[in-house]
Formats: sequence, structure tokens, C-alpha cells
Amino acid sequence: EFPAQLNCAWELLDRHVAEGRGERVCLRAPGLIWTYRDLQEQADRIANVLVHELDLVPGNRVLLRSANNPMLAACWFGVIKAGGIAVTTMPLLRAKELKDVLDIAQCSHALCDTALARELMAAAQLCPQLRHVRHFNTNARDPQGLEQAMQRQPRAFANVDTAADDTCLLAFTSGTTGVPKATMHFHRDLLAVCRCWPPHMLRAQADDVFIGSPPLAFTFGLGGLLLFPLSIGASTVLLEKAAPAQLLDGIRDFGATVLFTAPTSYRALAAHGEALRGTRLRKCVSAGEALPAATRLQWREAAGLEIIDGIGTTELLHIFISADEAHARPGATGVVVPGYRAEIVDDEEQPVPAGTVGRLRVKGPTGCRYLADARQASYVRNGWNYTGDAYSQDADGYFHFHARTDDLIVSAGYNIAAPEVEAALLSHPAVAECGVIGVPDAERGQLVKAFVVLQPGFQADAAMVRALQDFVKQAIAPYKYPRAVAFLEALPRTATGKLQRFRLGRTE
Ligand code: 3SK
Repeated sequence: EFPAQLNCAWELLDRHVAEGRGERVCLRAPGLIWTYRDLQEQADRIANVLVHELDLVPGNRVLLRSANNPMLAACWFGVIKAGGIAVTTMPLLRAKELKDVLDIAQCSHALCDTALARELMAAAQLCPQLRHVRHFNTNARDPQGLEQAMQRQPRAFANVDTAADDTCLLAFTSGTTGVPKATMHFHRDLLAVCRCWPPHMLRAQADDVFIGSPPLAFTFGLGGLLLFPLSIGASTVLLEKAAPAQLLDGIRDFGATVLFTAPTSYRALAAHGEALRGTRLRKCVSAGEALPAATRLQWREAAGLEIIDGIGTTELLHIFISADEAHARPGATGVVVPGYRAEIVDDEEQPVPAGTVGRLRVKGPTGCRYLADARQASYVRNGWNYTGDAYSQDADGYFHFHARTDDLIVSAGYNIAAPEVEAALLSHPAVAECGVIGVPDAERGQLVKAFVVLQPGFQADAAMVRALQDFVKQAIAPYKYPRAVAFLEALPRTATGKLQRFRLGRTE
């Protein structure tokens, strides 16, 4: 489907300028508007700096470190135009984690927002392979600043003639276990994801304005806030801080129409139903963790909009099961995205009948390629990607999430999906957030234990424990109720917002 030689920056960015759309608004941020021509110029100058000042050759890995902002997008394109490999990192990473990324990816270059320089500089001391670091968003007098170097370079750059199968992105995943893995993605993968889920499930238009919270270092954010809007010539708002209050301001101030965020954020935003109803928002996408039916309902009532749910993985780059607004079913993630195949299989890798819970496996135009990691052999078997999720499929082809395969609690012979108990707890008015795990128990093998963050104004006491237990027993099969309940101020989450259940076990 793709020519043997291609650089994805052409289709995502340069094509719009070449075809007369250079003056369309491409990126927005507080106090800043860039057209497609502006972004192209910035990216071209960065590519020139990399090649002519910093000796970058195709295949070199360039670590990118920044909150979501236009310069990060320009750096991302600059690296890819120059034939480099963008190594995107979560802004919250500390020196130790950055050192792991620099080592695993063998980065020779780094482009870093000056606001986040400290931790990177500490990591750089320990990584001799890192030859060049440049900072951006520096003050105008810094001679080492990337912007100053850009001014010394020509305005145009001829993209390196890369192969469709050349790696252009290393995206890291720590999953829920905490041990980082780099996933390799080719130029053609970045275009393939733009042709699968967005036209079938999102159906955005060139006049849409995208906004959201996930960092561009998380492939959910990279797709939703950069690849997808640019692939259709739309515009995108990049917010450095996208907590619910800032997101709400952004939706209002920029007239955003398409929102990408996670269930936790939808729950917080739902509290501002009135403010949301006056906005231009028309499409709301949720991924990153399972969307509880209660959150879908809460959002429908608050914003008058249906959530487009989806599951993707960093390994497969973006969403492969989803349902648009018209086909959403509470409690189901959706159906397989055109272009992908998905099946539920048992432990012997045999497909199971409708309604039976098993392991989800997926194949399609994108797939897992870990960089030098033995875990490749268990993720990809016989051409199928085993995502580590326990799902069932109903007779209509809808996929229902049950748990991560390692989130299944086996208690007194019962299989209990932690997310199902969490969803039940979340529909109690006193519960703001919760996480459920199995803890060792002499009698039952494992015991269901809930860690609960209460809404303001509720009392964390024995009466509340009993109330929550009774509530869960009424909501789902009573054997699933949490026999132990602890109250926390906040839940441990990954930088992408995923609940880290393995850390809950250590909070005791
Ligand atoms: O974690 C997810 O669910 C996800 C969703 C969309 C794209 C990428 C990812 C990792």
C-alpha cells in the first residue's frame, strides 16, 4: 500500500504546503499560532541544525524531552525529516529513568525544553554516547540555544529519502510493571494508523480543532494531538499543562471540537457540565485505561456527548478496537478497527466461543517490534500480538474488557477482574478514584483489596468501609466484593496516567 521509499513528514506536513494549504492554522498554544508553513519552516531549520551543526546521520537516535508545545512538535518533525529516530520521553521522567532511555535507545543527540533541562543534564553525565544536547525555549541570548542555531540555518530542508520500513520513532512503554521497553515504529506505521482508526471511528474534518491531555511521548497523544489532526489538515492545540481546569479553559478559549483524554480526566471534567455545554466540543475520545460504564454515563449527562472509547497499545502504536458515538455500547470497548484483526483465545491459543473470557490477540498494519528485548517472543507469536488483556467478544462482535491478564484475582476459586470491582466502587458517590488488587490470603489464596480515594467531604472510617462493601455486593456478584478496604490520598499512576496496581501492593 505504501511506496518503498517514503518519509512520513511529507504526507503529514510538507504535502499541505505543497498543495496550497500552507496558510491554514496548524498548531495553537497559549499566545501562539503556527500555520502549516510556519511549522514546516521551524522543522526544516531544526533538520538543518541537526545535520549541519550536530553531525546527525540517518538512523541516529534523538531524545526529545518537553511538555506538549509547538517547539516539541517542530523538533519531532525536524528529526524525522533529517532521517533520525525520534525517542520521545515523558516530561515527568527523572534522571535515572532518562539514563535508562538514553542507554536502551543509544541516543547520540537530545533536544530538550530548557524548563526540563536539569534531570537530563544529570542523566547525560552518565551517558558518554550522548554527543550533542541542545535546549529550546531558552532566552534569546543563549548561544547554545536551539532557536539561535536555527537562525543560522537556511529556511528549507530536503527531507532525507528514507525507506517506508526505516524506523523513525522509538516509543517507550513501562506498562504496569515498571521495566522500560522501546517499541520501534517505521515511517509507514505512522501513516498506517492515520488511515485505520481516524477515518472509520473519529471522522474528524479539516476544520476541527483537536485538544487533549496525553503527552506526545505517549502514542495515544502523538496520534490524537499531532498525527491525526495533521494527516487531515486540521489544527491542534498543544497545552503544556492539561489538568482538567486547564483543559476546560483550553476547550473554551481555542474553540476545540475534538478532545483526547483519559477516563480520570472525563470524570473530573464532568463536574463542569454547565461550562462544557456552551463549547464547540463535538467528539470525545477516551483511551489509556478501561472506560467504566458509570463514567460514560456521567459524561453523557454532563456534556451531552457520547465518548468514543478505544484500546490501543504503544506496541501497536494506536487504537485497534473502538466504537464511534453511534455504535457505542456501555461496558464494551467496541469492535475491531478496519485494517486490524482481533481474536480471543485460550491458553492453548485456540479461539474461544462468544461470551468466553480469554486472551486478546491482534494483527494488522502495525505491530510490536521491541528493540533488543527478549519480551518480543512472548508479545508476538505466529504473527499475532498478545496485548496482555483479558477480553470476551459477544455475538455481535463487540469486545468487552475484563482485566489485564495479570489483573485477574483468583480468590477461593473465583476469577475476579480487578477493573470490574473498581467500576462498581466508582459508581458510589463517595468514591473519587480506586484501585483493586489481590493480596495473599491463607484461606482464599487471594483476597480482593480495594484502595480508595474519597471525594472531598466523606469520612474514611469503618462505616464507610461497610457502606462500600455493601454497595459492591449489590452492584456485582457478591463474591467479588472487596474484603479489605484501605483509604489513600492518591493512587500510584504511570506518567501516562495508567494505574500501577503492582505499586498498590506496596502501599501496605
Ligand atoms: O494505552 C492505550 O490504551 C493506548 C491507546 C491508544 C494509543 C496508544 C495507547 C498506548
